[in-house]
Amino acid sequence: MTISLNAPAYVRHEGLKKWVAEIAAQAKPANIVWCDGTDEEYDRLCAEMVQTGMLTRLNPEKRPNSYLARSSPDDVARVEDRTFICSHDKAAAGPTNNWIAPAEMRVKLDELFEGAMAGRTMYVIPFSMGPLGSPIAQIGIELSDSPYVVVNMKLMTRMGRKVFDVLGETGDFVPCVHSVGAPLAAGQADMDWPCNPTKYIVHFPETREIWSYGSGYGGNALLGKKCFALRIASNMGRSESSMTSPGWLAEHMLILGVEAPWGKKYHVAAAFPSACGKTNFAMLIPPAGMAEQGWKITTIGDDIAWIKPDAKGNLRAINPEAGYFGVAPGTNKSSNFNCMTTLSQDTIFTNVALTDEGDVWWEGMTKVPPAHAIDWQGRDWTPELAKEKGIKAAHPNSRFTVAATQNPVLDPEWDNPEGVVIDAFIFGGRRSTTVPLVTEARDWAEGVYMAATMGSETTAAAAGQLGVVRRDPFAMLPFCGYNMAEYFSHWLELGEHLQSSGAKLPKIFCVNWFRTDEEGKFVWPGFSENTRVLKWMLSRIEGQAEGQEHVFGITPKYEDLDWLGMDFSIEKFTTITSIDSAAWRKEFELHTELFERLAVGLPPELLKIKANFESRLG
Ligand code: SAT
Ligand code: MN
Repeated sequence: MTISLNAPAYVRHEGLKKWVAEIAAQAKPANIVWCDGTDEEYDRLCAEMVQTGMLTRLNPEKRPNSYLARSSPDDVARVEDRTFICSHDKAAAGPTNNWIAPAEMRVKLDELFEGAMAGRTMYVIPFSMGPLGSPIAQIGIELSDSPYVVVNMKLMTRMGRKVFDVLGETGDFVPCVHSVGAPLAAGQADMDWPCNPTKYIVHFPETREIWSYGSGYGGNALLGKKCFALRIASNMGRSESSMTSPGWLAEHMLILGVEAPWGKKYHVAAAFPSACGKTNFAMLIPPAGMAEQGWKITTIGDDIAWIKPDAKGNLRAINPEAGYFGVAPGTNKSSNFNCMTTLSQDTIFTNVALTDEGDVWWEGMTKVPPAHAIDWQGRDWTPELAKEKGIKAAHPNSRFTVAATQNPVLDPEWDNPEGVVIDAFIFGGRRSTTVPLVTEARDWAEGVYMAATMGSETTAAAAGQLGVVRRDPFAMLPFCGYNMAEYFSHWLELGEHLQSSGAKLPKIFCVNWFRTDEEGKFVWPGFSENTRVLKWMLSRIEGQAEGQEHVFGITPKYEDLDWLGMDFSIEKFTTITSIDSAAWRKEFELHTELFERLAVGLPPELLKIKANFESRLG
């Protein structure tokens, strides 16, 4: 039996229709639904999922128009060991990605997708990464058998009918095929959260395809996010570089706007690994005194930036996403007031706890936990259980999905198709020692070196030993869709290209909010106070602030930071800015390890910079 394609008349792209028909013939869904992205469609799908038990409607008085989803306990995070870059040549994927030959992978995928959607609806989800029609934006079409994916994609991307207008009859799109891998026989009852123990997250960089099997969770299933916007897009940006064009960048970066009291607005893009506060930084509220002076921070994006040089050589950035898929635990009114406001309605929560009032809760949301809740696995939870058995109410990787338009400090330019001009890049990791609070790179290449060698201590967000320093170049280790060494070259070459055409490059800074004292306590209070570091950076751009040059770059002296309304001693400041030569010698050994691992294609310039740093260190 062939199923009806059901394509609406406004879909005029024959190639697209042919592809949808092919996937349907293989995966054999019960029917096909073309998503239009309307609120009615969203409400209808949510209501259907409430019926089937996949979503719980929260108390509308506490959390209007919001839902809770509980995933299967073995489908709670991205699966990096099941993520593959299937380039023709293994070397193109580089030593940091899993690789399987494309032909072999296609045989595997054919096997997996044969009848994979039986008994389910296949949704055709048209989406734009970036403002519709922007010169930086790209279109994707995801075919998925998960209604949860549809409603999340509606919040996270520009999704719906308008995308077909941009696509026209022959436009390019990235084909994304997703199945939870749980076909249903006639009359068979569905699982609460359908998924499959076998998982494959597959990218074909040359043909720009994404195939995802077996998971319904976040980055494994919302294919516009890490799969497209980082792994495929990083390939696109690099492959568009040539003798005449520097190409572009797809980065794991937040983008924020800063209004300075001197009447100028700046834009900053910042890369941090998971659980290092990207969403918090993107929604920062300046300390009271600085806010009174006129400092204001607005959000353009909290996770991903696409950055392209314009005709004048300015680096312009867009947020390809249109929503936030953020970590819930630890989010509260003092760590991120704006985020809590964003989540007050129209939000989908995944794997947080359900309170007796029908609202959500997670560790760190309030000082006093509820006396009773239903935990993320649907079991009774009390603070006593937490104390006695260490049971968490919310999964440590529990998430909220919410549209950017609910953010009270959303930047007015967030949807500008031209993007915003980036004035500074910030790279940061979590380091209890060694790395100073802030360092300005002396030039682009030294900044690239600092980003490339960035390390971060592992957190509970990832499996394995805690607090071990691991290299996470540019916070892109799990997301760079090609050889990381070539990615470094791409950054260096882009800088050279722009500089040789006379453009002014953004300054590059490295930060570390996480230095600790002898008792292991954080010395720097972070959050709002990070505005002081931002002020120093912007003042440096204007040539209005001093600093002290050391081995790797320039760091502010105590008196170079604005301490208005903050009591922070010079001793403490020294603790978080001092450079310990012995620790740095060890650090360079770790850089050597990284460079040895990435030896094939590693730009020699980075080795030269390293030698220079080492000789300065003495
Ligand atoms: O699952 S996502 O990739 O969307 C979020 C994350 O793990 O950083
Ligand atoms: Mn991320």
